[in-house]
Amino acid sequence: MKKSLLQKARALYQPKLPKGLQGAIKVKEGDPTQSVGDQDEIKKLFPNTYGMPLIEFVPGDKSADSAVNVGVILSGGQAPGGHNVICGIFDAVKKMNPANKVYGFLMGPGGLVDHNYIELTSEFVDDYRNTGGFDMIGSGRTKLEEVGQFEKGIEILRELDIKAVVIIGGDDSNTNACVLAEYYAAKNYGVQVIGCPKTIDGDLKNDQIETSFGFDTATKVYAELIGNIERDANSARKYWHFIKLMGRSASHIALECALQTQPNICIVSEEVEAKDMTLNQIVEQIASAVAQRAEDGNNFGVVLIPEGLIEFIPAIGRLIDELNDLLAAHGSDYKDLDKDAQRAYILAHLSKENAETFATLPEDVARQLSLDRDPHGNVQVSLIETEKLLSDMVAAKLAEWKKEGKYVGHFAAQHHFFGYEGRCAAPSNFDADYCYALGVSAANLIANGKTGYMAIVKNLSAPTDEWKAGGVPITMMMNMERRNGEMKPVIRKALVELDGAPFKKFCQCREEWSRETCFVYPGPIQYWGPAEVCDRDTRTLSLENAA
Ligand code: FBP
Repeated sequence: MKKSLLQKARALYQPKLPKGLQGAIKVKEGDPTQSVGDQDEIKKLFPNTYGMPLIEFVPGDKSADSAVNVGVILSGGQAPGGHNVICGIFDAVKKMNPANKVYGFLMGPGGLVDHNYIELTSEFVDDYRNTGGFDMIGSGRTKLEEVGQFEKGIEILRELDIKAVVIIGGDDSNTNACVLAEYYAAKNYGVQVIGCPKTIDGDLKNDQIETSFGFDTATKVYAELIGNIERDANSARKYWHFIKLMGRSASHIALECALQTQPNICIVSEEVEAKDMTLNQIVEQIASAVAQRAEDGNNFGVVLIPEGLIEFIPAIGRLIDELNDLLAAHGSDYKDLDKDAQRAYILAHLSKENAETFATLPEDVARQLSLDRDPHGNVQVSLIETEKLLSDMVAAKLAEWKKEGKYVGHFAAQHHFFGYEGRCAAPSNFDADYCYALGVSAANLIANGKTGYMAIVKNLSAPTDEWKAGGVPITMMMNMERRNGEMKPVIRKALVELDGAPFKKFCQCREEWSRETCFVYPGPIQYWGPAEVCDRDTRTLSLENAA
């Protein structure tokens, strides 16, 4: 691999560890835990992994010396820092016993099922320290949920004498990690399964997980790009920029970027849902801001749009729910029909209200909602051009208002989608440290015989020394939800809370940001330099932790 100058210099960075993970480690166990909802059902489904205590690692007097081979899997979308989780696991496991081996299953959970793996050597791992991406072993979205897959998995785990598997993934992947842990525990297979909280979306968080890794770096990258666009907009003063931001469901990314860059408008999907807003109301809200700024001679601005918005518009959300059921029950009847026949089939099978909503959507959006799902059953919102949809509708609304004499400006739009640009960036100091600590925690959960746990690190707004590492039973974060037409145990997704500190902060400022030009230009991530620039956490995390 030919390395960039930054990569070479960055390879020398030694991630900082919390005190509890620096030397010999002792386990402090908390009280037994309960799931966040549907306790009876979750307990019944996970008899071997339910109710376990929270774990904290504190300085101890005896170093772990476990003999254990470990398998690691990167699952789902890339998030900056994944390589450092693996480095943390590798260093900790080798420190326990240099004869221990770490294997990487290739291209996601499918690597375990299909027996595709490599052994990670020290030389190989060194090439990936503090780098972005998941290219060390690749990632994939294969859903681990069938007994056949678990049984294929155990064959290779036995062959390689692997006693523990770490699945680095988001809410769905960690749900599957828990199901796998329960299955192997029930069968007494002697294989532990540990999860790690990954996703740039920031929606894998709760009382135990302050943030998922990758959110910090990805939002800093997007905020840099948004700031650059704001400055361009303010220089040329002739375009409105409509920027869609990744984040499949929750609007954490859009909200964080808004707090960092102070755009004119940021739509928050969760608010749209709570206020039962229609697409037309959202369009009017944006068009009004455009018209007001035009009155002041400002025919430019920046609008942030979370990519999950479409699913949160209540009428469209109801349509998607019915489409999910239709897809589960009759998808095979219409999936191979031509476009027109498909549309006709769907319209004929939907309820009247949902058929009406479906009929009003542009063809490509309707098609995306009715057909393509990822392996976890999610609508592939990254493929829907919401930014274009909204700006076209805003242009039409402004043209109407112009005729009525209500708008006197000039409207020209530019469109952007920031998502993939941020997922493989070189991890910020925060993510480099956080991920390495998560890896070391995962290794210590393994050394202490734990299974069905997720590695966690808390107190993240404090200096790294004071971070608290440990583990949370995955069942503690679960409840029952309807997925693909069936009730399933899943980790509850964390959406933006409208009474939470980050959203409240945004509400205090948004009126001023909408009319005035209050842009902030954060600039690129800094890896060396003043700590207040290099080591700062996200606004979301610091506002939440200060609340
Ligand atoms: P994870 O939930 O797996 O971390 O993925 C997050 C994400 O980046 C979403 O923000 C986005 O909607 C999706 O992945 C895109 O998926 P893909 O990489 O398959 O196009």
